[in-house]
Amino acid sequence: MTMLFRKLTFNRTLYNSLTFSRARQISLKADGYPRNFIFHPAFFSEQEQRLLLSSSLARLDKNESRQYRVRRKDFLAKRTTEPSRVQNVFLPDDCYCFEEGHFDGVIKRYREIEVSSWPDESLEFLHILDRLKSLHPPQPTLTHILHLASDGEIFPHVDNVDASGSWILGVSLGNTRILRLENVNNPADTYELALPSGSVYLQSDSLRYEYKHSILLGKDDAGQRLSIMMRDRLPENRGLLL
Ligand SMILES: O=C(O)CCC(=O)C(=O)O
Repeated sequence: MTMLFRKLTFNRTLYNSLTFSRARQISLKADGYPRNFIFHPAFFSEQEQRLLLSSSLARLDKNESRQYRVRRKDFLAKRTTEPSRVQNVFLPDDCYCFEEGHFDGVIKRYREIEVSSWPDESLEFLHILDRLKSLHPPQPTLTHILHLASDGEIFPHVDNVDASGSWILGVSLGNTRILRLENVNNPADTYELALPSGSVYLQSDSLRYEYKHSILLGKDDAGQRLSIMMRDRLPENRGLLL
């Protein structure tokens, strides 16, 4: 299930040699972002981010074994102050059961789940989901939550074209990470952008199909990050048309 959305176009040697080289920018629109890329750097308020993050973590936690539930409970019982920043809503890495990922896989040190319904049905939460909906084309969607450990990362890949349609929306929560885009036909054609907590990006069409995307691990203290990813569903009868 985990790999359903992703196509393995990852070349570790190439990736290592390019990751820390200076990125040459692809052509940008008047707003400073690439064509077929829309970015809202501060879309969600602090309160909205906390709600989205807590709800997403609760959804992921539900699927974990008793061992990790006990660890979280023990940690929370000893905590005396409430988290002051959104980043501090995360518990320490060892309170979560992160998957290591496969050597040649696309993701390292992560938890992931598909979401068809949210645990929070409050009006405030529904309002947040409505605001999110207003950012993407009015189409049926697939949603999943992806939680990266402090040392987790996502290597360059193009999303599986058989699993979803022409756009990908990502909400970033927690620690800031760098999104890197790289042209599949020209590794020198790249673009990098910091994704702060509360930001939302939408990549579509040429940027979805012709650029690999990756989420980099910072050199120093990367920290945990959680993204809520939405994609458009392929039409039901697509198989018949091919
Ligand atoms: O977390 C993100 O912003 C990107 C996630 C991703 O690369 C994916 O789900 O394929």
